[in-house]
Amino acid sequence: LSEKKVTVVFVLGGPGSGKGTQCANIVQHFGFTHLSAGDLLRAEIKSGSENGTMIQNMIKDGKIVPSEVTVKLLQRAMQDSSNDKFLIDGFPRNEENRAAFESVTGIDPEFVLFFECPEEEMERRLLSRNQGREDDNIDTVRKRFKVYMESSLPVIEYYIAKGKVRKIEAAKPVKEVFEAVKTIFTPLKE
Ligand code: UP5
Ligand code: MG
Repeated sequence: LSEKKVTVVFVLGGPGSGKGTQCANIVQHFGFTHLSAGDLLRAEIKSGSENGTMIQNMIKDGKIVPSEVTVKLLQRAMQDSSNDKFLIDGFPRNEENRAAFESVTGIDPEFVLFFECPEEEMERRLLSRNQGREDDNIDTVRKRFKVYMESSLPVIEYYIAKGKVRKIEAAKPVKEVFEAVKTIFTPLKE
């Protein structure tokens, strides 16, 4: 990875704020590769890896999986890709994640795309998603919100202080949110 110069955008925001939905649109229009940390962890569970049970239990409890596991999955996905532009969705979720990614990969994100959304709206979306995610039940959703407030928001504050956060109002229809996203990515094309 060190010989390859890569562009990384971290896509952050609360559970159900629309990170995955908007990343799919960004991939279509701007040629990024989408790496959802949550999707990589869920694939790891399915693959029957030795960490699978631990990961599954942590996700069910809304807890943050140890950085070494997640960073390894992200790093492998970037190495295996022929692309050099990545959206890293749902990571880093705490200070430990942030520091581990930086020290292991040496990558500093280009910017952080931050989806801001009221909790009531996120809760509504998660509880009506119906895609069989084991963490989309009211008990786990509450735990996810608590972990987000306590551990993930400080990471966003860290990047705000560095002038790297591009904030999007995410409680609007998908198309309107994407219009705002576009204005941020369009200058990168030049
Ligand atoms: N929807 C989307 N946009 C909408 C809009 N504008 N208007 C109306 N509806 C909209 O969207 C959620 C739902 O809302 C969908 O039904 C969508 O159609 C609708 P989605 O785009 O999926 O939102 P997203 O922000 O991606 O929500 P997600 O649930 O994936 O967010 P989380 O951050 O909670 O989930 P993630 O998969 O990243 O992580 C899950 C768990 O994995 C974590 O809780 C944690 O336990 C673990 N994890 C780690 O430990 N470490 C990591 O680094 C990452 C994850
Ligand atoms: Mg998602």
